[in-house]
Amino acid sequence: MTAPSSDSLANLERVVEDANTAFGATVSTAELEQAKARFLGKSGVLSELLKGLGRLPADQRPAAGSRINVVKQQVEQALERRRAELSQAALSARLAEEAIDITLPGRQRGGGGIHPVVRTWQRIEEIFASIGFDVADGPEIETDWFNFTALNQPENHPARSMHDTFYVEDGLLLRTHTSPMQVRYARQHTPPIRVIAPGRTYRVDSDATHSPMFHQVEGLWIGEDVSFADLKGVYTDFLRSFFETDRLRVRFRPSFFPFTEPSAEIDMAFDSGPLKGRWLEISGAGQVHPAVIRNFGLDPERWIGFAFGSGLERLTMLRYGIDDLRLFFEGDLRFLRQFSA
Ligand code: 2U9
Repeated sequence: MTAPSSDSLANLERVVEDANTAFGATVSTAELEQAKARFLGKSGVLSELLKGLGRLPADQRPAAGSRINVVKQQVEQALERRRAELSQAALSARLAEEAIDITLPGRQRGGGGIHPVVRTWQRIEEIFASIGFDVADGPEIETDWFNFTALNQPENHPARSMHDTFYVEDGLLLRTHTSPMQVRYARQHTPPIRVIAPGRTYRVDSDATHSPMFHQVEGLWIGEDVSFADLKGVYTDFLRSFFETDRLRVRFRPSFFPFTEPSAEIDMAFDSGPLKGRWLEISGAGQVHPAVIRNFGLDPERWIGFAFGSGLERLTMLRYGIDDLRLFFEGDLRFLRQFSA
C-alpha cells in the first residue's frame, strides 16, 4: 500500500467531479450501485486514499484526513441526489405508463338491434294493419286437432309423419305451420274475418336451406263474396308495399294443399334490380276448403274466402339480398349489426 501521493491529494476535488459525472451517466439504480462501488466501495477510490493516510507524515494526516472526509461526504451527497433523481424518474415513467385518460369516452354498451326476420314480421303486420287486417296470436305447442285435423289433414296424412313433426309429451306437437292460430281466431270471431298470423313454426328438417325452426306468416280473409281476384289484389299490393316497388309482377300456378281448394303457388318477378325477370316462388295460397270453413263453426254455403302462407326467411332474404339461410340463426354480430340502425 502506498501513501496517497501529493498528486492524488491535489486532485481530490476532481474526485467529486468524476463521481458526479459517473453517477449522472447512470440510468438505473443497479448501474448507480456499480458506480457507487467505484468511489465508496471497499476498494473504491476514497477507501484507498484513507488507507494510505498512515503512510503520510504524522503532521499532515489530520488535514489530509479531513479533506478526504469532506470529499467523501460530497460524493455521498452526489450519490443521494442521483438516487433521488432516478427513483423520481422511475416513478414518473410508471405513472405515465399506468395513466388512465379519464377524458376518453366510456365503453359503449352498444344498442341492440332487431333481427332481420323480426323486422320483416313487424313490417308485414304494419302493411296488413293498414288495410284492416287483425293480427292473431297462439301457442307454439299445439294439439293434433288444431294443427292437422281442423285443416283437413286426416289421421294418416303423410304430413303428420314423425319425419316432419316434432312431437312432445301428451300427444302435443310443435306447430308445423301458423295455420292453427287462424283456426283458433276464426272460431272466436264472427265474419267478415281479416287476419294475419305470423310466428315461429317447427319441422324436422335441417340443411342449408331448411331450419328446424322457421317463420311463417299466413293470411285469411273470410266473407260472403271474397274471391280469388281479391286474393291476387291483396297479395300483389302487399308485395309492392313490402319491396317498396310497383315494378314487380305476380303470377299464380295451380297447386294442391289439403286446406285450400283450388290452390295456387304464387310467383313474383322484379322488373328491375339484380333479380330482374326471374320468377321466384314466394307463397302458397288458395280458397279455403269447405271442410276447414266448417271447422271454424261456419256454414261453407254462406262463407267463403282465401288464405295464403309465406316464409318470413324467404321474404327477408329477397328484401335484403341475403343468400344463406343459416346467417339468420348463427347470431354472428357482424351480420346482425347491419340491421341495428
Ligand atoms: C287456414 C286455412 C288455410 C295457408 C296456406 C300455404 C298455402 C303455403 C307455405 C308457403 C311457404 C308455408 O312457409 S311455407 O313453407 N304455405 O303454401 N299456406 S295456403 O292456408 C291456410 C291457412 C289457415 C285456416
